[in-house]
Amino acid sequence: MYTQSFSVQDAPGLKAVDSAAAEDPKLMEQFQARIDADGRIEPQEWMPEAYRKTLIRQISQHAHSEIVGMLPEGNWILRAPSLKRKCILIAKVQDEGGHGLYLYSAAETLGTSRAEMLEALHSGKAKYSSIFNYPTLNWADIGVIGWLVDGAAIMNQIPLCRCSYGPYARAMVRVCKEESFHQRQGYEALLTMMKGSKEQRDMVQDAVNRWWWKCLAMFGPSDADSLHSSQGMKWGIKRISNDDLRQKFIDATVPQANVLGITLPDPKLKWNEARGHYDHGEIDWKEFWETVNGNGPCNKERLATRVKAHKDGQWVRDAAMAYAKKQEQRRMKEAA
Ligand code: FAQ
Repeated sequence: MYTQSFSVQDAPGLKAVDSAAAEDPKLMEQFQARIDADGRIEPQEWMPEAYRKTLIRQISQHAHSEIVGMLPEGNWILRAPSLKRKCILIAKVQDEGGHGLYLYSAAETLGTSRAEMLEALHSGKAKYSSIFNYPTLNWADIGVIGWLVDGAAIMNQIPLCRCSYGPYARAMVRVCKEESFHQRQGYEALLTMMKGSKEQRDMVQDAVNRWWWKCLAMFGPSDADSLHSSQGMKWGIKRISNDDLRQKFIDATVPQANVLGITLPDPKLKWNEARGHYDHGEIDWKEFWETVNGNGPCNKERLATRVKAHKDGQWVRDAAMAYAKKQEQRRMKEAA
């Protein structure tokens, strides 16, 4: 699996991290003091090797999630119910591709290459969000992905705008702005369906029933079982814990579900006056880990589609490289 121990080589041309310096307690102390004072770390600056690897792990997983996340929605572009919905969906899927590109670029500043990251994804070594391994059975699923999946993604990503690593934090500001449009278009599509026929309302309820628990699992394992949380918080990568973000998401979503007129599929969901939060039931963690480890309903299909798309796009990359080379040769000739 793609973990802290994943060996990341420095790309040629990038300043290698001095492993002796990486262990220098004085540098470590200065680094931590900078983070504690809410400072940003930039690519050219010294950072502990483990911080760099943690960021590569998280940012590349995030980038993979964006581009794999294009697939379930992409499947519905040809089946969107109107021209308006088709245009919105095309723009959304394109935005997700753009998010992947910002994130791969942010990860590249840490000394890995896009080719290495994609190889890790395509060979099944790298993780991406569990949520994209479930099928989209009908049009209401697309609305629910916007409302709940993008909604959960925003909840998780807003604190990342304050991440200690500058390029990741800056990429997140733009991503969050776009995700907020995605969330609203999904909610609006569902509101429209809820004003329609009984069949349409049933479709929305059915889609919510199937996606609710999977969305709650997007925030990762419970704090007690989260491997990377405490170090991630110390380094200012994570600002809010998995469970606290999940709770914030539930608290924000229940009133939206009420406005929509659907029921969330959790009999234990109940406002707790003393806590000032909704109490809720337990996620099926066994099912979550099965999916994370490659055995969810659509893992194999998603990966195969992604690998095929990459292979089919080889001629585009070749053409772009040939064009760049030609331009470079022309510039050299003119400069000579
Ligand atoms: N799925 O110790 P923790 C989106 C893994 S973007 C799969 O808690 P950490 C936009 C975790 O990687 C959605 N794996 O880990 C969109 C680790 O494995 P490792 C993606 C998961 O990093 C919308 C292990 O479990 N967002 O949806 C999941 O501190 C619509 C232990 O977990 C991001 O990636 C999971 N749900 O916290 C696109 C946001 N949860 O590496 C298209 C950035 C945990 O040891 C359409 N990432 N794991 O092998 C994060 O905030 C964090 O990485 C967490 C996990 C919160 C996901």
